[in-house]
Amino acid sequence: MTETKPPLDIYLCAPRGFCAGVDRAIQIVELALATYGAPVYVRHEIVHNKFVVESLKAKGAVFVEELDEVPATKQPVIFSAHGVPKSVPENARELNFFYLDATCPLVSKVHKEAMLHDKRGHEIILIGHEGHPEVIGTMGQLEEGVVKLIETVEDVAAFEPRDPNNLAWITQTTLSVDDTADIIAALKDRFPAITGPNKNDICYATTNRQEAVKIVAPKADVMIVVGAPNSSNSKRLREVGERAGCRQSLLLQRASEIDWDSLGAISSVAITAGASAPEVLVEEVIEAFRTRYDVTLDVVVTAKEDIIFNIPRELREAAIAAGVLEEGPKAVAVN
Ligand code: 2E4
Ligand code: SF4
Repeated sequence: MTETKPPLDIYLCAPRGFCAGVDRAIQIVELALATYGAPVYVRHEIVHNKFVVESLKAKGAVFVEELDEVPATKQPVIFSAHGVPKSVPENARELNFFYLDATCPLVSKVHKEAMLHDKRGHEIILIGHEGHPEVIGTMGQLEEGVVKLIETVEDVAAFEPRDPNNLAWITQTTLSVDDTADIIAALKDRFPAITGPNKNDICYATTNRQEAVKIVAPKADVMIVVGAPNSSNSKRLREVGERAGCRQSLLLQRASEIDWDSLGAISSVAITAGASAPEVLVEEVIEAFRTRYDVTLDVVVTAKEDIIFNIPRELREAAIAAGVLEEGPKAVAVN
């Protein structure tokens, strides 16, 4: 007798998963390995995903947290997509390392904003999460203590400016769009002369993935975000799912983490993935549902993304010279 599976609607968010900055960062590590051979050293997880890190380790990448863990070498040292304080490239030069910077260009843009505000004499407020590597990197563009961190609306009320008429704000790229809007409103309310970007520094990928969850989550009994527990943008997606009214909103690294018993009786699931989560892990989750349910898959497209970032010129030229990259307007890696 064939067992009949219960029906299940899966709503798959689009866009989800890898963004242009993550694509570029992984490409930099892979291309560096192909061009210069193993090992290449990577400071911090290139992106916050164990699966990505393990697959690059298998190809010869060596991950460290700080440069003092790297032996004297001519091999490349790569900085992660989250960005680094100015002291890191300075230190790399002192140690005679050949380094490649995989900082997302949209994080570098925030670094530049910070430096420009400082040049203009503004006191700078960064809206972000304490201890996150991007926040450490952005604050580290200027001398210690120059950039002030604000995490909540309450922090705005408690903030004591040097001069309330000479303030500027910037943000982390992966924040909650809604929470950040509240913090910015509180800043503008308390300091009407404050200056900052038009809207915020939250990137297009973060914004689009949150928007998709807002639209899709209310249709589903459960929201599943594929992503790592240390991934800021993934954690925000889980929160957005919860706030959108999903009975359960879960952040999972992969299918083996699904607790089938606690899902209860469900007829629909919404699935998305953080910007650092590879699509194979989303496919794995969908397959796990297929083994237990009669799945109807509905891809819900809420935005189109076609942004691509170039890899650093130095690497691109070396890769072309080594014959591992084809020359052209859009260089393509040769397998
Ligand atoms: C750099 C900037 O910042 P988050 O913890 O979300 O990083 P993750 O590695 O999960 O995602 C990629 C990324 C990298 C996002 N923004
Ligand atoms: Fe860049 Fe945004 Fe991707 Fe972060 S989430 S790497 S800022 S594009």
